[in-house]
Amino acid sequence: MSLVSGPGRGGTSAGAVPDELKLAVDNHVKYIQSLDTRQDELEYWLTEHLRLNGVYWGLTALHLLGHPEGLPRDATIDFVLSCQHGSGGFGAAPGHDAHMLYTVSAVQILATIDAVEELDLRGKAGEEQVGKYIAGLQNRETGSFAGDEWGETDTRFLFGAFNALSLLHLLSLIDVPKAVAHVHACANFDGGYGVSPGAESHAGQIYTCVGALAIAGRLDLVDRDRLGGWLSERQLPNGGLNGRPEKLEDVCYSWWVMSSLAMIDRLRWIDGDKLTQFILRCQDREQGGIADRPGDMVDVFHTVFGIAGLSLLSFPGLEAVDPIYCMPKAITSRILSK
Ligand code: GRG
Repeated sequence: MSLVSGPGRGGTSAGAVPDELKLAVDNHVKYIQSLDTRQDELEYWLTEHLRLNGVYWGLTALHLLGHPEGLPRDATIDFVLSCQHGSGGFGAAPGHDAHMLYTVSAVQILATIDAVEELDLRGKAGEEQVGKYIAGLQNRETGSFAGDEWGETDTRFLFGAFNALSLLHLLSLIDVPKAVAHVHACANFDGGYGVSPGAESHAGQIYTCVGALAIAGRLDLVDRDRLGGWLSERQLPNGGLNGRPEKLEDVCYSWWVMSSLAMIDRLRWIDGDKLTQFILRCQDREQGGIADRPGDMVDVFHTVFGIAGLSLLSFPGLEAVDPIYCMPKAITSRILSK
């Protein structure tokens, strides 16, 4: 799944959304399906380092749009397995180094298409080894997680570990209380969370920290009102959300901010109608895809997070999304109830 941008642009209408402005479901499906056919574009290859994430984004968007069959299942499994290393970890594309973020996407993709058992049947390493690769990235002293063997630490990686290991029912491989203590140490006076202790609050990082606490069953550690207040202040007069103070709105924060609000039961603290209209204004209704803001080029990253945001807002016709996993709720419910 390529991350190549365009061909279209999000709508440029800055005023009220006309009545006829609807979610262009069929064109978004076609747009996502077309992405892997654009191999003669330079950007297709410049974004190879995001390929496996791109498959996760495209697949998730298709499921939420009600088209779970939109990508060929067998070819998807083959591609995912072609990115795996003997360590259990996955790279972004065949031959790329293994990293936490691609390993999480691989697990999420296989879970979404009910193909996790393919790891044991055909993978270069089985399910348990995938869990061990992820667990091996935890610093047992601090509880934090590195992204790969080179050691960069970030709450994104910690959340990724919680996300994938819980889907694999392998959370017991890590020190959950130590990881929870690390997340708690990343909390700031404004109620938000940063990339590491003392770092500035950022909506993306808040999603990862609150998501990890939700998976660990430790949302009691969150100052819900203070965090909810900070998150609700992310909404700008045009309805869109930014990721931190004084920054521009961006459709992807419809996900990072709203999923966090949903996890702490404060989703009603933003104006959902205005945000819905903002997201709809960012679509290219003719060629499909959603952009970060009206007038910019569309891409699959903003497409999935726009659609997932609309799903959180109960937009008619969309499948319900799980605010913790960013996967269809029906799928996470089935897996986690096992
Ligand atoms: C399963 C959905 C899912 C995620 C896996 C990778 C990850 C875990 C989470 C990423 C969380 C995050 C940090 C999102 C923010 C992404 C983003 C738009 C960053 C841009 O940051 P800046 O500082 O942009 O460049 P601003 O908007 O502050 O100017």
